[in-house]
Amino acid sequence: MKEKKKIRVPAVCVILFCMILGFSACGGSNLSEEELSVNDNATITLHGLDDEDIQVSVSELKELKSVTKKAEATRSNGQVVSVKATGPLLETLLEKYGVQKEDFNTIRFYAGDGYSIAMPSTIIENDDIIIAYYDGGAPIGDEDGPVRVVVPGQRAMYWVRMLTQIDFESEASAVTPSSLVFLDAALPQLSAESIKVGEQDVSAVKTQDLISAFADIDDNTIYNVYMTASDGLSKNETRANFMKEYIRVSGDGAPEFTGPALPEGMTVKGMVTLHYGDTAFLSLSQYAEMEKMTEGEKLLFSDVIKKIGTMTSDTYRFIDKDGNSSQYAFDELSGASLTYSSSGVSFDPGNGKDGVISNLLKIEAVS
Ligand SMILES: Nc1nc2c(c(=O)[nH]1)N[C@H]1C(S)=C(S)[C@@H](COP(=O)(O)O)O[C@H]1N2
Ligand SMILES: [Mo]
Repeated sequence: MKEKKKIRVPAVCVILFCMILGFSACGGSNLSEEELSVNDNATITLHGLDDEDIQVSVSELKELKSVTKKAEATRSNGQVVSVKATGPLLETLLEKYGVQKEDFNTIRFYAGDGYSIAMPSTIIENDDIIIAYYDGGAPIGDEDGPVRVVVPGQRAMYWVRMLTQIDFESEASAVTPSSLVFLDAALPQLSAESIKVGEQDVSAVKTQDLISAFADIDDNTIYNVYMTASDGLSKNETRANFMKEYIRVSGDGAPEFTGPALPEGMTVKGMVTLHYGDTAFLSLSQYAEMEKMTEGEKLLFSDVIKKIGTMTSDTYRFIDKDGNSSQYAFDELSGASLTYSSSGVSFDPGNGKDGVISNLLKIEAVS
C-alpha cells in the first residue's frame, strides 16, 4: 500500500510536467532544434550585387543578427494580416556583401507563385525590411515561407510571401516625358479581346498593342514602367513583365493593368498614369475621379501637365485623333483646359480663343 502511494505522487508530477511542456509547445516558443531548422537548406537568390547571382540559405540568414517584431497590415479586402516576424533586416544582409540598401534605385522582390513587387525608395530608406524566417517563433509554413518579407507599418502588398529572389537595380528612375497620350482616346482605337481574369471574362487591350501604337516599342533603354492609380498607389514593373499583360478597358476601375496569369495583388485598378520611357499615358477619367470632379468639369492644362511629372516646354503641340495638330506657346496656355466626357477628351485654349479640339489624342512637347 505504502509503495503504491509513493509511485502515485511522481506520476501526478509527470502528468503536470507533460501538460506544461504541451502548453508551451502550443505557445510556439519551445520547438525542438529539428522543428526550427526544417527549412535551413532553402535558398533565396540575390541578383545585381555581383556579376554572378548569390544564393543565400535560410541557415545563413539565421547566422545574421536578427530582429523580432510584431506587425499588422490590412489587405485590400479589409482582412488583417498579423505576424511576429523574426529575421535579419535587409541592411544586415547587405552588410555581408559590402553594400547599402540606399545604393540601389529599385529593390524588387520575387516570389515562388509569380508575385513580385518593387519597393519604393521611400520605404527602402525609412522602413525596417525584415527578411523573416520565423513567424511567432516557428518556421513559416509552405504557403507563406520559408522566407517572407515583412515591412512593419507598410501595406501588406510589400509583405512578399514565398520569397525566392531579390533584384537590386540601379537603372535611372522615370524620365521627364516628351509626349502625353490620353488613354481615354487611345484605348478605344485598339482592338480589345475577351480574357479570363479569375472567374470573369473581361474586355482588355494588350499592353504591347498600346505601346506599339503610341510609344517606341523598340526602345531597349527602358527597363521599368511606372504606374499610378486613383487610390494613391504607385507601382513599377519591369518592361518585360509589363509587356506580357493587358489593360482592361471597360467596367468599374478601368483602365486596369491586369492579365489572366497576373497574381491579383499585382493588378493596378483605376490607373491614372503610365510612364513608358518618355511617353506618358494619362487616364483623364480616372484623374477627374481622383480629383472628385464631375463629368464635363474643366481640368486646367497646367495641372494636368504637372500630374504626369512636369512635361516642361516652351511650346506644345495638340494632336487630335485624325492627326490634325495645333501649336501653342506655354505663355499662351494659362487659361487652357481639358475636359473628359464619355465621348472623349476635349481641349479649350481658354480666354475666349478659337481652336477648341473635341477629340484630343495627345500633347507633345516641342523643343
Ligand atoms: N508570394 C506572394 N506574396 C504576396 C502576395 C502574393 O500574391 N504572393 N500578395 C500580397 C498582397 S497584395 C497582400 S494584401 C498580402 C496578403 O497577405 P496574406 O497572404 O498573408 O494574407 O500578401 C502579399 N504578398
Ligand atoms: Mo493586397
